[in-house]
Amino acid sequence: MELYLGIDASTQGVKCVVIDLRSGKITAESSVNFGTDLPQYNSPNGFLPHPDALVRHADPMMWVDGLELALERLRSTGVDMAEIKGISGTGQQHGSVYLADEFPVYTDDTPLSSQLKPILSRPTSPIWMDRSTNAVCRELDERFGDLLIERTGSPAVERFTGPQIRKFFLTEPEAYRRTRRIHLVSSFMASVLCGKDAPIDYGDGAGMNLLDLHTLQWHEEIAEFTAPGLPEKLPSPVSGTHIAGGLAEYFAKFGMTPGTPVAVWSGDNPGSLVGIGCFAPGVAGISLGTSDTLFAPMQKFHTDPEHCGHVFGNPAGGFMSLICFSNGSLAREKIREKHHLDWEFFDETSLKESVPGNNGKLMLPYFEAESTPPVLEPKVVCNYETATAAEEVRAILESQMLSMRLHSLWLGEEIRTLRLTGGGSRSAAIRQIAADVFGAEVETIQVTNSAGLGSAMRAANAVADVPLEELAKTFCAGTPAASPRREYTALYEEQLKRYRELEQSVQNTN
Ligand code: XUL
Repeated sequence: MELYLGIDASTQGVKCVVIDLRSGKITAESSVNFGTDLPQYNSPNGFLPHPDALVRHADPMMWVDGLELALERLRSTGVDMAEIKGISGTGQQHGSVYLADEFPVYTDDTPLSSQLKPILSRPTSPIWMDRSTNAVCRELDERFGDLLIERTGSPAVERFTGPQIRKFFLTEPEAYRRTRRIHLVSSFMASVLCGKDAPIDYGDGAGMNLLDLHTLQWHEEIAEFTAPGLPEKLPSPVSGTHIAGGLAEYFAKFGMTPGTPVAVWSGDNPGSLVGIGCFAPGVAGISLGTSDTLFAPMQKFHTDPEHCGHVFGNPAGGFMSLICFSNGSLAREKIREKHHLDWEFFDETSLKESVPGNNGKLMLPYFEAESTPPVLEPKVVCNYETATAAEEVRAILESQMLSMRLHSLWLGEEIRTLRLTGGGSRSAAIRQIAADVFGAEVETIQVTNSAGLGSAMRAANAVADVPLEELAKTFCAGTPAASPRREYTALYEEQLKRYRELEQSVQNTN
């Protein structure tokens, strides 16, 4: 046995994946859902209720409790925890954790959350769904203009960490001053495992509006403007193969070996890129989760002229593109709930009872504020007055896919193969619509949790130096899941135009 553990700390829960390099198999998995397993945190969808819909915070101690429970559940699968040779992980991107003090020496008799809570300088963490920083973003744009995009790969973005930190500095200067360290979710969770501050990898660090992608250092001027003294409060940026530290003694209670190397964690999207084996040109990944994301390795650094897409560090080296659609599975759920549909209807019947192209019926499903295109106020816009349940399901699924196609055109590369991951990739309907809308072959991989799998692969790469491409051949070979039906190509080209017009009409009224 040669076991490596990957942990994904996502918006809605914590998941573990263990791979065995000897057998070439995924040997154990576990998961925790914050809503159902940790109801005491009052965060059924991973964030706390707030009167202002633009504010989305979570209690970072919920993530720590989720980690402990996921490890306990992993142990109860019977996997030999002591045999784990390396660990890495991913976190939901952009969220930040604020610490006043150093990590304490853990004691065995109390949960980690009660030992860590006292070191927070800010009791809750803004997460990627927070959109309350619009004014700060305009200030950053005004101050730095195109420089921000050229150096950090993105314009000022509401959910990105830099604007969130500036808002904290402006609104709570005293708490900011007391803050010794500001972590991303990923670097915080790695720190919890090591019992000391862990660095930030280039993949996740690029989602902060602070990392200079050309020097791979924090951009001093941008960081100082964001908040005085910020560079000293940030962990150092490092490559994805960096070992953050050894596993703290505390984790022996789960049967793990103290001192086991913990490779630096990354963001869930860079982790998924690895976990779906997305290395070749022409192959892109789509992760269908709380948010839907489209990503691909980037051959040459270039940015989105429409300012929706981003450039992040690729854990396999170089860069990757990332386009985030905030209204992912929660929006699909809203339609399912509205018509009281079971999964089977949503996934099969709806497609049989409607036609490709949906007779032109489209929906902009902004149940939450949207990142791509930027829409701050939730609003749902349909270009029809009446629709059957089946048509409405098709309207959301086709529109979401058309949006992904439209907003990925700037990548400038033909997408020949799409690898789908995340909960939504289980849906045959979504897979076929993806194939038809993109005119691309659609493949799935063995697990739906590609971020966790990618983390386990990154752990093996960083600790045992096994090349990622080799690991991908073993653990994430694609399974053909849908082919494009050429008879619908022209129809979807038409729909793409119609979709673009609908989106623009809403943008103009924003
Ligand atoms: C990416 C983004 C989301 C989060 C959620 O920019 O905001 O995909 O990483 O997982």
